[in-house]
Amino acid sequence: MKHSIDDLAILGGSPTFQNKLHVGKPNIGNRERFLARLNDILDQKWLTNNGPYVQQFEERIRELTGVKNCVATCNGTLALEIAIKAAQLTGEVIVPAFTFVATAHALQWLDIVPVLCDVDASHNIDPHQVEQMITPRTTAIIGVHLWGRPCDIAALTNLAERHNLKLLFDAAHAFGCSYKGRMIGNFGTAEIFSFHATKFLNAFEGGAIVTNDDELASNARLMRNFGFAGYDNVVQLGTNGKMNEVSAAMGLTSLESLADFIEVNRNNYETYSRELADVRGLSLSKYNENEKCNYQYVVLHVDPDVTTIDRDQLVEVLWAENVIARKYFAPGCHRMSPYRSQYSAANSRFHFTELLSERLLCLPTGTAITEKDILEICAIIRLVIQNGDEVARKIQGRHMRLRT
Ligand code: T4K
Repeated sequence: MKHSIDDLAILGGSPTFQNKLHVGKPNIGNRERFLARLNDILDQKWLTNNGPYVQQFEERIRELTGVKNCVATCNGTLALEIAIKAAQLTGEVIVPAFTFVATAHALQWLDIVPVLCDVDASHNIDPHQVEQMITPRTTAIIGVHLWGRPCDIAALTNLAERHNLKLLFDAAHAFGCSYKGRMIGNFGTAEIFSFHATKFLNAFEGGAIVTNDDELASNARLMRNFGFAGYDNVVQLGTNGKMNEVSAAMGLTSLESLADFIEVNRNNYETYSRELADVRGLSLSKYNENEKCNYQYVVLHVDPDVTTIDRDQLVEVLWAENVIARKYFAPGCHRMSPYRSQYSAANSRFHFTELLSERLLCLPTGTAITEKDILEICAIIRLVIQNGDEVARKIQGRHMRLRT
């Protein structure tokens, strides 16, 4: 433990951790079961193209979410693109600016205009602003359940119905979460999950489209496989969005540890919460205890007016200690290419996106981190905030010296 700011690695001390602690270090389930599945795949010589493990994986997701249809894909971005195509979106689609850029890119990639909208204090898309952005060209809204915390689904559903729009959800963060007691996956026209390595439940790379709309599902299934409806029979335009068998084996193995992963995330979250509870100017994003949550993101809000050191400086301090905290999701999509030229004059419209992208940071969690690690991370954060002025001054002085 560090007792003085002069012990901080950024000010010349040695790093607290020898190895880097990452946000998004993968959770690995039972290795033996995964390797047994891998051996079976090699024995069967069925590696991809809707193989038995993909079918089992889809079945398990259907059981866990209660959704009628699941179409597993090679990643979450392809799941989004296929869902967008299968739902026949065109023209303009309203999406939040405060999200991982894949949400907007999936639309732009398909020559659909992503109309960026601000989020509200919940970090999710603001239904009031959505309504103001609807034009005759709008065909849909895509909400993002950021950090696994559901959007205001009731308000968005109402809005979509009143304006005759499709409603999709990017649920990349929200596998295993619920809204008003119903599992995420069941809402809107369709929802998508990501099972990327950095998600708490991973398939190396992977994703899924889930929907209660049978027609959309069978359309998505065709699109995932070049439009093939059987050997040599192409019935429509498609792409290659298939999940392979090794990913499905990893996904199935991860699913067997789902409850354990959530328990670990929850304990980590509670330790961070407890240790940082009284630190002025800091607060953790809360989860709704009445719903199912996966607790996969530990999101810290830094209020620089109170802490006197800002989020970026705190991240610098942590990186020097080998705590690779992430500034998710900064900058907002409206400041990223190719969108920024279109929005350069409109930054004031993104009040919360701007604020959050300057103030939030994500801390390491998951099975790769121990309680002792978290106590040490929190001790560093407390030390830095208690001495905010002085640490900020010294970091600035160090930068000036490095520049001259
Ligand atoms: N919608 C939303 C709202 C999303 O958040 C995402 C993905 C998508 C859609 C699209 O889903 P996918 O097409 O990806 O399935 C990461 C992930 O690449 C991305 O999947 C995720 N969201 C996003 C939030 O985070 P980066 O650019 O931060 O990745 P990277 O390479 O910096 O990795 C994050 C950290 O994880 C690193 O600090 C190192 C660690 N790591 C990473 C990998 C890959 C490991 O320890 N082991 C690993 O194998 O985007």
